[in-house]
Amino acid sequence: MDAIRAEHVFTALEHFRIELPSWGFANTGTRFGKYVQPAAAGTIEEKFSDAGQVHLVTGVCPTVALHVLWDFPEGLVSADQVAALSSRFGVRAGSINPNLFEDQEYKFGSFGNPDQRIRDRARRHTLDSIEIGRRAGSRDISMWFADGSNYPGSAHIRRRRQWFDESLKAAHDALGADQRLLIEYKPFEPAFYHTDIADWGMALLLARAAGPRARVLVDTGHHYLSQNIEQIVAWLLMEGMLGGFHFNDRRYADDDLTMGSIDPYQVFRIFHEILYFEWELGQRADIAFMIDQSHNLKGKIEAMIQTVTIAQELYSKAALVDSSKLAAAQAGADIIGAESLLQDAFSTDVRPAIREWRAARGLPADPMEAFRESGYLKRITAAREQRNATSATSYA
Ligand code: RM4
Ligand code: MN
Ligand code: MN
Repeated sequence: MDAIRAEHVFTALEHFRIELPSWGFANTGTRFGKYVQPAAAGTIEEKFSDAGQVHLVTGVCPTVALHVLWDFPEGLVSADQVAALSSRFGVRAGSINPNLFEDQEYKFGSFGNPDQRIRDRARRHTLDSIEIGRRAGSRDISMWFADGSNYPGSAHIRRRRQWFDESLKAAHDALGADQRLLIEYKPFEPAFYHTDIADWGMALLLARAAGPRARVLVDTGHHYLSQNIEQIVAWLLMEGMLGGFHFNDRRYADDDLTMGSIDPYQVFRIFHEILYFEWELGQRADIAFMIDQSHNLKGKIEAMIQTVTIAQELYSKAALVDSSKLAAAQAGADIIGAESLLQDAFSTDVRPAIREWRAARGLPADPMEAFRESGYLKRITAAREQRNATSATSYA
């Protein structure tokens, strides 16, 4: 790769950051069960410790997304311990995810529940989560709802939307000046007939109604097969409404596989639309890149390192698309010329330039190798395996 292109890669890597999910270090499974991993994290402390290792070897993951129910079981009280964990493990609290789907009360929904008391409870939990976010020094409150229904006629679709509007507005009103409300959509699962926030348009309308600091969150696994996700991204960027991503790959539904494992060109195209937009704008868009994966069989920490490495590669490749040439090719209806600019960038081997960038930053050239040599996995396996063999936990 010539020096100019290597420079593009370096510039891209300088500002590329991606957030790790705390639940990605814990034991997870499918609805059919769970195979327990001896080294999986079981406490918020262990999750911070594991995330700290990923950041240590990659240098680009300074924050950890937290799920309130799984990470703050005592609510607000446990929020204060996060500052101590941050200084101990070198990673800060990232987005805060209220949990409005696991308690029995939410059987028929949270913000969309026909029972006012349950809606109030969900609202209180959200306000607590906002306060946790404030205390933990994190910016984004990330809302995903399992709300929906399984059989035609069983839910009042419009009324539920009004309830969502009300509660999201109330949540927005409680935000601190620096906080944002991210609204995630998903077409189906766990509800299989209708989902209250099923797609980006619904999330966009709700976010607009909630207030100026609400944005849409795109989880790449939350689309119908073959949907054009990069177009959704491009449109949300134009609207100034793209708040962030949950990255994962999928083949069938919300599979939560390693980012780029099934369709790396899809991720590349998403990054390309963002970088192309930023090139036209002349400034960076404020978008939170987050990982939302569930590795049931792969080693948790290694899977996360693999993801971060792939993310850097795909982002670097996207940064190699020559935007001015692309604009000219598009304007001149040069279809093959335009497409080739993307294809050439995608097929460039950016790994040598990334290794150079890492070395220049004092980071290990090969993060996976560095982790494997560190002995960390052996240590935590010894410390956790007995507990993990006997403890049955919830989803994460
Ligand atoms: C959902 C969604 C949320 C995640 C939960 C665990 O499908 O992706 O973002 O927090 O799973
Ligand atoms: Mn998600
Ligand atoms: Mn999901």
